[in-house]
Amino acid sequence: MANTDTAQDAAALRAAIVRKLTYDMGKSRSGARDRDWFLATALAVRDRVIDRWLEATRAAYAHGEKQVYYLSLEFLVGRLLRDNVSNLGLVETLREALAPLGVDFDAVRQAEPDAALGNGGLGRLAACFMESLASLAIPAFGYGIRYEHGLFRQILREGWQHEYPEDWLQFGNPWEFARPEISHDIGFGGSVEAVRVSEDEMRHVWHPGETVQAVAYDTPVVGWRGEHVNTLRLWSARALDPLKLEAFNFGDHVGALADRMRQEAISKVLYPSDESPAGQELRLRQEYFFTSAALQDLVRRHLRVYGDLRSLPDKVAIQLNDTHPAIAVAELMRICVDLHAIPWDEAWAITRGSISYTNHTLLPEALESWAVPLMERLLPRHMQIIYLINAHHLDSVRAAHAGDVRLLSSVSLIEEGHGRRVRMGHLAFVGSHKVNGVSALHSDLLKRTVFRDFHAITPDRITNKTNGITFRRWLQQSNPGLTGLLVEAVGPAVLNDAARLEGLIPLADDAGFRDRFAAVKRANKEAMAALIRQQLDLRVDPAAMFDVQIKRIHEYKRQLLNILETVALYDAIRSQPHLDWAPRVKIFAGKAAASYHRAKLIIKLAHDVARVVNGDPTVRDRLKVAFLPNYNVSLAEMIVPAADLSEQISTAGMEASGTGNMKLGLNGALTIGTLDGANVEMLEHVGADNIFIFGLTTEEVEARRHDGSHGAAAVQASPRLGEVLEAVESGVFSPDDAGRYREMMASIRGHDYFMVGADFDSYFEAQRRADARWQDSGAWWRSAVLNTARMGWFSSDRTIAEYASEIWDVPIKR
Ligand code: 26W
Repeated sequence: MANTDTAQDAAALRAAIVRKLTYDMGKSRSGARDRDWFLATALAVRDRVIDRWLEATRAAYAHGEKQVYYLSLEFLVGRLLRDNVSNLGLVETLREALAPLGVDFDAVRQAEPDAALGNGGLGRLAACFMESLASLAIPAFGYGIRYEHGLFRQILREGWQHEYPEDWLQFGNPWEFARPEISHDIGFGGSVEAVRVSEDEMRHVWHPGETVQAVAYDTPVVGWRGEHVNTLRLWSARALDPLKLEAFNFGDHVGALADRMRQEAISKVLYPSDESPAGQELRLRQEYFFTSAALQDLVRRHLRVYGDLRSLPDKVAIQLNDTHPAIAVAELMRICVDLHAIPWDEAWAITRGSISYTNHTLLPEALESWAVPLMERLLPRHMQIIYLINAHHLDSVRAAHAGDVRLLSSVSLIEEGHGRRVRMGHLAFVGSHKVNGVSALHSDLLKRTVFRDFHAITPDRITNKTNGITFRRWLQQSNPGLTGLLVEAVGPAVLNDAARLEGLIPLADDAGFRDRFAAVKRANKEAMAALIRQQLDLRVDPAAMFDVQIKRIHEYKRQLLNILETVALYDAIRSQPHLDWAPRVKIFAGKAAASYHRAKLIIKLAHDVARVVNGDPTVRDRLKVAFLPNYNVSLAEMIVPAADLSEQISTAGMEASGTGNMKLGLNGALTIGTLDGANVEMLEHVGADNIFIFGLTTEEVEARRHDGSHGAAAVQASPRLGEVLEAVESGVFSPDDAGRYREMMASIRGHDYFMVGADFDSYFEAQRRADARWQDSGAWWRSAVLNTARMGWFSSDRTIAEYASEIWDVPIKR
């Protein structure tokens, strides 16, 4: 029974919801659908945030606190209702408020569209960071773009991916506040005028050829227990008032309107390119658009409070999420030098003192660079400033390393050669006081590969900040069953402090506790099985091991390795059906970039294999394959609590960190993985007995790649792999098009860049270790409990605390 306080509050909340429905939405209770109840509920919940939001914002200035600004082209937020309600401690109250109205909280919750303003790990990390910043009560703004259309919807037809536009704002967004009065002018193109202001001083005036307005939309970000609330400020592009433009007066009405459309296109759609730069002009416009808006906004705020830009590094920390906002370095210099007449060297100290940069990838194709002619046309003054920064930078390198021509061209901001280009990673590096990677291995590799020469010149610049995830969303909200058990086992303080999870360690040896842990997992798997049945019309046995690989589809993430192992297992079960096989359901989900043909072919292969395996009565419940469509944050929240085995099998050296690995481990899945990204640190935390590590190390991959015939050698060495490749390339799984996979299989026999062949046997063997553990259920659940118990360190609260003390120099009060 609920206590009277809750009952009273539930009644008040119910009345507020009905008021919103009636007077803000003009709907009657009888006609209201789930979506209407969602909007009304969100508006009522939002009201409970505002006072604390305004207070937190006011307090930050009143106390002269340092502000963190997190600049990111992506915020993969997902749904917010449960997040906000849970952080406000209102879950039970809201259930009680809705029940007498005949409305189910879960149905309402699922009526919320999933805000997919990001591609994958980088965008989701930004969203977790925003939540942890608020929970740690660090005053912070997130700055990004309010895309009208987020990441495409994935529709699978006969296993082929089709992309459809996503329309999350269709029915309005109750969380945001439009701020039409908060806007900044963003210039593009035009010319630069040099004006002599004195004997030895020039001022540069940029006359943009066109100007677009960035308009603010604010979303409150509620921290744990609702104690602190920050702001996610997303910018929308608005064409300038036509009365201020000449074109309309010259009679070119249609042309002028077309121009306006082009300008407003800046915030229309998220680029769906994961790991390979789009390279188009619109993308560069997006990057400059939101970066300039963010800097103008924070500079204006700073000047209003402190009156002088020289104190910026003391009061502001600007974090660049990858190089997408790297133009910030030139923009802040322009603001200081051109607009505030600050001498160059002082401006440089302000810029470098304020900015820091996080690198998220080593993949050469993902390192951003922009053609100099494009930069000159779109951002002529920034191009001049970049040349100047480069000149100063190269002078100082030359001073310390005279005559080293190779070094100079290697650290230059400009790449010479087939068309000159600006290297955005280099620009971000020189303009930052700290540069960080996102796992220990990745940060090490940064020092040894992409930033090797930079690291030699500035050995204190690169640091590591291993990624983390917010436990509020990825444990407390998505897995209430497990959360309840944890609170019972180690006490409610675990909700505030992830380190308390360690209290579980002794319980791993308690058979009674393990049973309860397994029962929670079982219930989550039953819900998952129901979803699989509903989505795919496929029945799976919740008693089988749920083996999960959920992430963007990319060759380096090696879904192909997993599928080929599935084929090998299928073959093994068929040839020895009398053996006692550990039953498995292989669950896949993920999107391929629209133009990434190989990734789409991998999705198709998963479907072709699924059709054959799922339709074969000899394997029965011992093997099933399910590919769930349209992977997004909400689907992840369903799958993660139901996973037994977590596939983290990237080619060593290629996954910067991974964060799905942490979410799955936290929820009690055992990892099968390579020594890549944060898997290395997960191994250290959970212990070698509780994780299945396999495959080549980064160094071994490196060495093999030099050997041109390693693909053929791997196939030679593994009869099992040979059989799998023959089956796939001969059309066993694609009778309608026998040659469909010939080329993809040939690449494994050939140079096999991603080492699928080289790691195959080792992976197969690790999978059999997992089978053996599964069949010893006491041992399995012991490991599962220990995974949850030892994952506390991977909380994004820990990550943010490290950024705060080692990069931003901001105190933590909570
Ligand atoms: C310009 C095209 C583009 C777009 C996105 C290039 C690169 C990206 C990102 C860097 C891709 C990304 O999401 N990287 C992932 O970042 C996560 C958070 O740090 C890591 O956990 C993943 O390992 C990394 O792949």
